[in-house]
Amino acid sequence: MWSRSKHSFFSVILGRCRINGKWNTKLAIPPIGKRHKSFLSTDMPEAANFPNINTYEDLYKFSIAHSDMFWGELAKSRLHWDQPFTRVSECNMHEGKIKWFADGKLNVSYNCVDRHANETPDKLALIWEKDQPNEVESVSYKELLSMVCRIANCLMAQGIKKGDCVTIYMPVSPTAVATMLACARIGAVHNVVFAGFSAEALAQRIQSSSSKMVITTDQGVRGGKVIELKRTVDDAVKTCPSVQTVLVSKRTGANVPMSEKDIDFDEAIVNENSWCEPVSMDSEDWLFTLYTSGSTGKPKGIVHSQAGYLLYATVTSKFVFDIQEGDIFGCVADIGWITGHSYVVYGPLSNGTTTVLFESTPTYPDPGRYWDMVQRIKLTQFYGAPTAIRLLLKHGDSWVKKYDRSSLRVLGSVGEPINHEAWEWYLSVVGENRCTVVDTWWQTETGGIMITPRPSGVDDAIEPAMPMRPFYGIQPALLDESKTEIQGNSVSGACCIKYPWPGMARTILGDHNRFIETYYKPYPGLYFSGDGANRTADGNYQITGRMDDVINVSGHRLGTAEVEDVIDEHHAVAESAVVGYPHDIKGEAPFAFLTLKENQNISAEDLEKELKQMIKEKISSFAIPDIFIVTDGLPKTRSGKIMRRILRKIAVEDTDNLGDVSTLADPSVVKKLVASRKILKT
Ligand code: 7RM
Repeated sequence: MWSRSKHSFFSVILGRCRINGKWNTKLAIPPIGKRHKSFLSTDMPEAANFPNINTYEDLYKFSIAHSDMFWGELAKSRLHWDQPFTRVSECNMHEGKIKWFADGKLNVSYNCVDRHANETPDKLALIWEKDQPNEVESVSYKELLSMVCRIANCLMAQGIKKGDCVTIYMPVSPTAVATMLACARIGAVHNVVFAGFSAEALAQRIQSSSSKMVITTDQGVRGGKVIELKRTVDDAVKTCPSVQTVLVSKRTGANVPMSEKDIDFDEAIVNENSWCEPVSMDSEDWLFTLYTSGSTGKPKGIVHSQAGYLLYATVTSKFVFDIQEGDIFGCVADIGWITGHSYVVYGPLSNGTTTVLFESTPTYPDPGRYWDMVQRIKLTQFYGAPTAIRLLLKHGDSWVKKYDRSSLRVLGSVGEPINHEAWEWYLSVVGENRCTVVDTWWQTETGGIMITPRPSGVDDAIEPAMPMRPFYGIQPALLDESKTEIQGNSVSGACCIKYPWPGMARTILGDHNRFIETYYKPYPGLYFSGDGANRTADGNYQITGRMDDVINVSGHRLGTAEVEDVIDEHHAVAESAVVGYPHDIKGEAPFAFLTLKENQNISAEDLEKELKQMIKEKISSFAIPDIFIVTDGLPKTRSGKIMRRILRKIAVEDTDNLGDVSTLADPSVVKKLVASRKILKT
């Protein structure tokens, strides 16, 4: 039987329980970290410039009602401007025309590096946790400045000018971070491609961004395995006529063949001058493009601006994670994702924080890796993905408890809905019921965190497994099928944002029409995220997943994530993914794929019986999947998102038509799933 006792155990610890399948949150006792105390006067002195602000609630309301004054004040005090702005926001969401601080000028690399190198030259900017544990390298702000300048001079020497696009295909490393900042210093637009994508995927992103230059390393190392990055670049650039130069830095020192276009990056930068004047950029000049998948096969090059993006990354980092002087901020995302851009690089550095660059994987050399790093480096914040948390949960508590985590104050989660079991484990096992756990909802397109339990009032409880509250200046709206805003609580709909915010994307590279069609046409005048959300009885937001993950079973609207959440609570289950598939009678029926924890001896029959019972009890019998498939692995993107699009096709046996599976972390899981589906049929 699934463990009821475990459930009541948590209920005691957290003082909450489930009634009629819904979490009763009224009783929740807030897990408050050591800090997150009253911040208004100390952490946000700007609040003194706004009238009648005494509480978090006052400040949030002010930020909505007087958005320009709020952001204008923060932009002045939190960023260094070469030329002050006089105008704050000028946006037309119907046309996807977005401008913030348009007549101001600044330089992003100056803000992230120089101002701290001047004030605290020896403070560590970067701590590089290399793939092999104990191989740590640190870079001070002063050293980072000289690296950035040398690289900037090298790029200019190679003909890169303001507005040119540079593709970066490198492992997480100080050189990669300094290269991003060097682009920002001279006004080049960077396009970081995750150094795990195939040659074809890389070529597509180089071509679509018309990059003049590609920067890579000889090889990469991840989880003890060598990755042939230079070879992949060689394959990719064959079909990329726009590329004039390939800069190759050493990671392993392997002997890789060099052709005419290739230049030894390390050698080139040693010979460059260690000072490069930062270029004053217009606020609305482009800082970077980053490709993200859409509903079609063609990835979208999301474009972010200079000032608005930087301000939003700066302010969200500071207040969501309660960054304080002396903190060591650990976001384990790769720089190839937006989380790496905003919370490994730009946000922490703009705040003058020490940021950790994590090159490895959660289980290398063993499942204690993260916590070993926390103990050694004394991280104060840890920001990771639910997929990794679930994976580690599966390996058991001892890997966590072996290490001292007392330095940690805030634990963040991002990328997917976090299920209750994983959230509880994160709080109680990793965070020893002492840390603040923040489930943060946002997107590549939003530039930074949008919905998050913190910042908020001192005594405000954090509800399990939901991002809860909009950040300052963010006003979510839920829309129904007739495109009308749904008022009140205990409702669900399409998750939109009502007003512009500084970090929002400016366009899709080369396709402004698609930008408008995707984000601004579906609900005119609003930004549409593509996700569905619930607003609970208490007015808190809970993301249900992509809108296409909402299914309709016999007229009941059901988020597949709701079913997954129940399945994941079964003691034998490691992970699950539920999709809808067409059903003659019900319209749609849920179809469940799941993986088991190690060493489970439960028969498939018993497991199914128990799961059905749980779903019936916790949601309703209409939510019981018609089919359960137990498998070794689920198809996931390299950033850990389960690709339900593929599972949907497997469910309906449309397997000749699976689309591009090359972006999967492990494409071989697909074959196994297709086979399991076939067996089921016969
Ligand atoms: C930061 C990032 C965006 C999509 C988004 C959601 C999902 C992200 C959460 C989440 C539920 C969360 N950017 N998502 N965070 N769903 N709770 N806390 O992930 O562009 O790569 O993905 O990810 O569906 O639309 S992203």
